[in-house]
Amino acid sequence: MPTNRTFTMLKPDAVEKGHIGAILEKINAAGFKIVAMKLTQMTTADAQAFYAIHSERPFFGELVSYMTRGPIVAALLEKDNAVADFRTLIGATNPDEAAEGTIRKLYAASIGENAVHGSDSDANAAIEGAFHFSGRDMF
Ligand code: IDP
Ligand code: MG
Repeated sequence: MPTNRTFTMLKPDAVEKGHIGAILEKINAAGFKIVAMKLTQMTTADAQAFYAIHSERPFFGELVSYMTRGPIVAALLEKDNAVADFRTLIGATNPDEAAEGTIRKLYAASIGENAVHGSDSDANAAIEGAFHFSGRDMF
C-alpha cells in the first residue's frame, strides 16, 4: 500500500449513535479520498489480533468487548501525509484532551469509547488495511 494512505474504523459507538454520515463528511471535508470502505463486525479473535499490541494493558478486555459489540465502518483513506493529518483530524485518544473541532471532541464519549480509529504509522496503516480488505477491494 502506498505511504499516502491511512486506515480508519468508525467504532461501534459512532455507528450506534448514527454518526457515520457526519464523520464521513468531516473526513471528506479534510481532503481525504476514500479508497476502500465497508460496514462489518469484528469477531473477538479479530479484535484481539487487531489490538494485540495492547494485550497486556488493563483495558484490553474492555477494548475487545467494545470493538466487537456491533458493526463498524472500516475504510482506507488517501491524502498527502495521511497518517499524521488523520491523527490531527481525530484528536487525542481521550476526548477531554482532544482539540476543539476534532472528530473525537465532537463524537467520542470517553477514552475507551472514542468513536474512531486512526493508524499510527505508514507500516501499521498497511497492516491494518490488509487486515480488513483484500486487494480487489482497495482502489
Ligand atoms: P489511539 O486509538 O488514539 O491510537 P491507543 O493508545 O492506541 O489510542 O489505544 C487504542 C484504543 O484503546 C483507544 O482508541 C481506546 O479505544 C482504547 N483505550 C486506550 N486507552 C484506554 C484506557 O485508558 N481505558 C480504556 N480504553 C482505552
Ligand atoms: Mg493506537
